[in-house]
Amino acid sequence: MVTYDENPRILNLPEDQVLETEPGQPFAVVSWTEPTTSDNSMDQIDLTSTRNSGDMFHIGSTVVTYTARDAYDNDESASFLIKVIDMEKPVFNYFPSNIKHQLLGETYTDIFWDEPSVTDNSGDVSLVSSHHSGDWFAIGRTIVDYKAFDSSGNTATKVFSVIITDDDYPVIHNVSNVTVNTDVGKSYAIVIWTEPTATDNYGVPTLTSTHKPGDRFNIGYTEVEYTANDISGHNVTASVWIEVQGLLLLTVFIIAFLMKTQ
Ligand SMILES: [Ca+2]
Ligand SMILES: [Ca+2]
Ligand SMILES: [Ca+2]
Repeated sequence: MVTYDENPRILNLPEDQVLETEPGQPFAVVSWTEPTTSDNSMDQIDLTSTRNSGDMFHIGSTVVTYTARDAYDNDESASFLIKVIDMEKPVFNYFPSNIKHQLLGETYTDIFWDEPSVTDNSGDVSLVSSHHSGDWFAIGRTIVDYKAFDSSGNTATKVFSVIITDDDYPVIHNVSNVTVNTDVGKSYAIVIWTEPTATDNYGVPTLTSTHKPGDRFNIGYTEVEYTANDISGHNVTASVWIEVQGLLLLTVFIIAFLMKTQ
């Protein structure tokens, strides 16, 4: 005697599977061995499934369910899991080359480049960068860093350099010579003058000199040399000549001489 209301059974259900995507694709083709069935009846068992062996499975998890049904509409279901993971990094199809720019008659410059183009097998990619086209760059070498991410956390990084050089020399302004008389009763003069100034295309250059206002200068000519240095190591010099005239002293000598010879 047969009890017809017994549910069929599903045997040899595939194990859960974890697979990587096909190269360059957002899916994996997954195969498995079909489960088998048994039932108390000798009739044909109808076995259906939500997905078939050999199907494409996209990145993520998919539940595959098999249902066995006997001729008396008794059924039984069983499921397994297919997980497709994306281990492929995004790919840069275009990336900018290093950029060199020479500052000549410019105080600064904005640097422009074409954005990299990046793709990922998942079709989902985002790009972040340390700088943007059109940014201002300081003198020297700056590394511009691009990172591409897919939604599975795979990253690709690429860099290029922006190299800014300065070819402009600093300029020294307001250079004028000074003529003074000796201080009263002295053979020298304490000399005060307006110092030159220096400018550069980039930043404020340092300005040094061999003498300072308030220094003591003897009769005659003394060269005061000013040197301006810019941040790039270019330097220029300019001279302020200090002339100390010993007129008073000379006059005293002449008078003394005349009185002596009378
Ligand atoms: Ca049955
Ligand atoms: Ca990927
Ligand atoms: Ca300069």
